[in-house]
Amino acid sequence: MAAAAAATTTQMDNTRSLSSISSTSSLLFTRTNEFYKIQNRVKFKSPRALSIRATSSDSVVTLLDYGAGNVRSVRNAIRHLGFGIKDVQTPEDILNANRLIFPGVGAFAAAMDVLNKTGMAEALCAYIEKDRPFLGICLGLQLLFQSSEENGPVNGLGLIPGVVGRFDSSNGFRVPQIGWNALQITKDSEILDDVGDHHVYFVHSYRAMPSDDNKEWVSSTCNYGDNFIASVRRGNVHAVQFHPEKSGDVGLSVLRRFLHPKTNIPKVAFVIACLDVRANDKGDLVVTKGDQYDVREHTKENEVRNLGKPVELARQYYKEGADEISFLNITGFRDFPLGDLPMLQVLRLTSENVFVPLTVGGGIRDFTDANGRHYSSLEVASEYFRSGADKISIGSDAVYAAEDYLKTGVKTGKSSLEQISRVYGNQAVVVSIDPRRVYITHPNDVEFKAVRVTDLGPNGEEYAWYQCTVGILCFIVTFLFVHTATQSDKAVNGGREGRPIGAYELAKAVEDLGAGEILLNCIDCDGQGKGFDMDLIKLISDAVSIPVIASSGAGAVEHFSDVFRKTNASAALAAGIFHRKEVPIQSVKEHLYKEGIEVRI
Ligand code: 1PR
Repeated sequence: MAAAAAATTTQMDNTRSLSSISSTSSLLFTRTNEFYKIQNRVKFKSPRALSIRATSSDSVVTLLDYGAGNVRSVRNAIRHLGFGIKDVQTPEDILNANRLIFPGVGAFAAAMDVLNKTGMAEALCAYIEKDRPFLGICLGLQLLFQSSEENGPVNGLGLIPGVVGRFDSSNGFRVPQIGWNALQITKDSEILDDVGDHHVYFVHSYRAMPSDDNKEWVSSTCNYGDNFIASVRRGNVHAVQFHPEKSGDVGLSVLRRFLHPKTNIPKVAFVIACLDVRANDKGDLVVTKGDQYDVREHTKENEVRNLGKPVELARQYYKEGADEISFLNITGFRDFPLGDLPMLQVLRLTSENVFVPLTVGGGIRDFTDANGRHYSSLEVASEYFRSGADKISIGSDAVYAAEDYLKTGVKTGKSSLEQISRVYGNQAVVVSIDPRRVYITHPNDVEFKAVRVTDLGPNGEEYAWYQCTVGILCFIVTFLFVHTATQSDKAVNGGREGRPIGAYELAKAVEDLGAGEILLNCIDCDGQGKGFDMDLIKLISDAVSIPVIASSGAGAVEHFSDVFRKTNASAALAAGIFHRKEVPIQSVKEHLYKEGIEVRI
């Protein structure tokens, strides 16, 4: 038995979480000689066909309690630290967790039996392999290994090399180990920062042993007759053999560190200057800037706002210290970038004397021109790369690819995102997300991930989801095109169409499909100068493990330090304040430096 803490289990505890599961799946366990038998099979969807859907709220930790023991103390400790608990009821709940705790209790074989039969084993592996925040406790550590000798050999989840074996009692140590013991920390484990020489509480008969094969995982060991693995850590995945919920203040601090990880202030914060580029009504390529994506002046002529020349401004921002320049060809989706030779020329000229990364986006999709010549998105991207881009950014086409992927669960390999990242590498592919905030009264009002908003909606709504948008296409022959395009962007909503997918679902899907970075805009905040949408940026930067660029709304230097301190954004992008010379790039960097956030000088 791995967790003697389970000995205190009452039958009520055993069935508590099951009652919630059984309400939908008629799952019943009985306890017989340390084994839990499944009497009725659970009918979960195959995890392979799972779609990524919303869970409820943010300060909630997901708990995998498969009903085989007493996890009440873990629940109490989580609540004590100010977190709500969402119980896993389906494998999808695991995949959608923001932060998952697995306090394994009971016997190894019985636990694996449940995990395999419910499809949760596969979901757990997928979750952990994606480096999502995970904390396994006791058996929740052992199950990560290849196998266990407990009533076995029995296969485990197979994520960590090694066999879990029984303590050797021949050397006089009583088995199980029930009591307090000290850890030897072997590597930076983040959640063990406070533990030092303090003692923590163990209850177990079986343990995993450190070896060359698993040394990259082992974060601490402990001695009980022999040196066994007391904790493992890789990236966001943690597991401990001891019981933090029974280890006094030291244990609570371990849990606290897992629940409230240090905000990941990037090693060196990036400041990006963004140039939204398009042809004005005379056909000249200009840098423009919208208010909530409306780039036209509110004058009688209603002309496209012109804030300067793209190459000149890019050079100026480079000299002022921009760490990266982004060009967004904002009408590229409905126009065709390879027909937009001035944009390629802008890239060529800019790259001649701008020596920081250049990203270019707009219009990356398959296209057939008026003569019937077909261009693949890969050809479009290749042309951008040949002209001097280091990264390309895909907006609308990534939305369609993500929608298809979430519908079918199949990666076809044919989307622009997949094709370009396969050829040029993930690091060269940014996905630009252009969401709009949609207020709702309750998170369950929509099937998309919703957040509790910091500022209430116009009717006092406490929640919002972020609806993705795409550029509106015009299937019009070329000679009508300029006129039609002009009409369409004069239309409401900045000429953009809402799609049935949220920013959270999109971000997770495009990460799966091979995006290397996310450029996270927010239509509501664009050009408003009131600060980034922290609710949105936190939501997305916590959900994915690829870098997230915070964009839209910067109006003061403090907005940059805020976004780096309060979210996991890796970079911050601004446009209007730089174009209008309200806040120079240098001031942003000086401010970040003063705030203790490292920047490139
Ligand atoms: O859909 O692949 O062709 O890509 C089109 C690209 O053009 C997308 O990246 C999309 O974000 C961008 N885009 C489309 N329409 C507009 C528009 O403004 N009408 N610009 C547009 C988006 C948003 C930000 C802006 C920040 C910072 N621009 O990039 O720079 O909001 O602004 P701020 O600091 O002034 O608040 P596809």
